[in-house]
Amino acid sequence: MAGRDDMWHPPADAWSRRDFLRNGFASAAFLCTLAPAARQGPRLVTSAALRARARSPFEPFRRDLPLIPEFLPVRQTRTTDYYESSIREGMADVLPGFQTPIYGYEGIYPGPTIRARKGRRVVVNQRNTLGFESNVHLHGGYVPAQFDGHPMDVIAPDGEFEYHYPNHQDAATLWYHDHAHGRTSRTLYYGLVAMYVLEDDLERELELPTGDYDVPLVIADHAFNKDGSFRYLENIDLGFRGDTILVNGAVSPRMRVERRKYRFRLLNGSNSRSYDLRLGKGRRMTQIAGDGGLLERPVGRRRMPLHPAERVDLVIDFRDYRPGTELVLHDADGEGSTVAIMRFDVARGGGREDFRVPRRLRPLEPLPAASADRTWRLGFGSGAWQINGKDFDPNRIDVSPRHRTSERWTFVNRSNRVHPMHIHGFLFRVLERSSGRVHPGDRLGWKDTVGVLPNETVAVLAWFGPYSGRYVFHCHSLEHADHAMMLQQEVVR
Ligand SMILES: [Cu+2]
Repeated sequence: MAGRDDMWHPPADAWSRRDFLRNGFASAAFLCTLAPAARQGPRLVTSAALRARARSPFEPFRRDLPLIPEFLPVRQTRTTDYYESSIREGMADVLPGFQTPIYGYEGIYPGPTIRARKGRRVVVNQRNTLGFESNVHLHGGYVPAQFDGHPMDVIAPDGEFEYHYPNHQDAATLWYHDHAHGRTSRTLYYGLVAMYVLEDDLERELELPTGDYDVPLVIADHAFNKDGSFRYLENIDLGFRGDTILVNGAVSPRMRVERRKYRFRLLNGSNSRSYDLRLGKGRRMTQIAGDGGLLERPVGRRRMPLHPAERVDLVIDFRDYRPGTELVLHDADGEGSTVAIMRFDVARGGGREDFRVPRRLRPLEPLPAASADRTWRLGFGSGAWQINGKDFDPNRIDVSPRHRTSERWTFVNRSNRVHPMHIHGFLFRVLERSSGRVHPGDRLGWKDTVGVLPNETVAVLAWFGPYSGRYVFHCHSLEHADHAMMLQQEVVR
């Protein structure tokens, strides 16, 4: 795989950026000079306090939350929705007065949201117009191996590939992104990230908020160069850390909300940053879904940890707040300019909605017995991140679970970094955490990614259906995955 990195280049027009770097202009904290506010308690968590610390044009809450456009199929049959997508360069309006070069599905960041229905097939023809290999992984999807976006199944420059998604799974907030091996830390950072919302009848019967009140939020940290381009700083150990939080591609935006319930679909689309989300001074949010869809029942949360690649669906009831309230969603682990995520500005009027989130959302399948028990040690060795002392090798199969069986997988993290472990093609349930009880928000539904904290051991029960074949599992801290924290499972019949 030598030479792969040589083929990679940042989005066009970013060349001036290189000159900046060479000339030593771009110091780490050029933009987004929210003065480095100390880690503080709730006092910081008012928008006035955050504003007072923000004296740059990139202060939070200046822009309305951008709504991600939905992808429209080019053709529909009785069974299938067909999409035509191009993976290409584009320009994004991230910072006022600047254009930010990106890579994007259809040239936008985040890419257009696909809304799919359980039982209806989606076919996406992806045309790669970039000068290097790319591919598409539907994260969290039950997808036949040839359409999974395995890191070695790539679309050549100027090539195209038709991805078939059967959607034989329960409603869930999925997402799609590039997975060409060795470059995902860059390609996702530069914009190849999009949502894929799968709906079904069972969920529809619950009459959860829909339409304008069902809002996908892609959260990711970034940094900028003087010319407004994204600045990528390689850090294989810690992973990339930006000094600016973007939600749907805007710096810590604000959103005017009615006094009623909203459903927010949160994706941590960051390379390596984990969040510990709080609403105002620890106000209640209701988690209704995780990676794999609806939980068995709603779970109240005053803090919501969210590791890279994880999704949660939260219902927030703005009837609990007086008109004019400014409510800040923030990261208790953030510092300075990375504290503020976004702000909800509660409008006047309303408050008459009487919808309640049902007490039961979806029956939870009983856990099948595990037919095997495997341990995966996560650590650093030989200049790379490894699983059981091994680097990713596409020519080696590391584990061969039997089709339609369950296995108990235990991730043992003896390092001082978080490793959000993701299994392609299959879902799992979180069984145990050495650090304490498994939160009901993690326990009462299916997941595809689990954050394994420093010095923590996490056991999950994975179910190897419905498809068989070769997939990967890896750390979703993208710098770790690229270097080379990924193994292969071949599910055999
Ligand atoms: Cu990792």
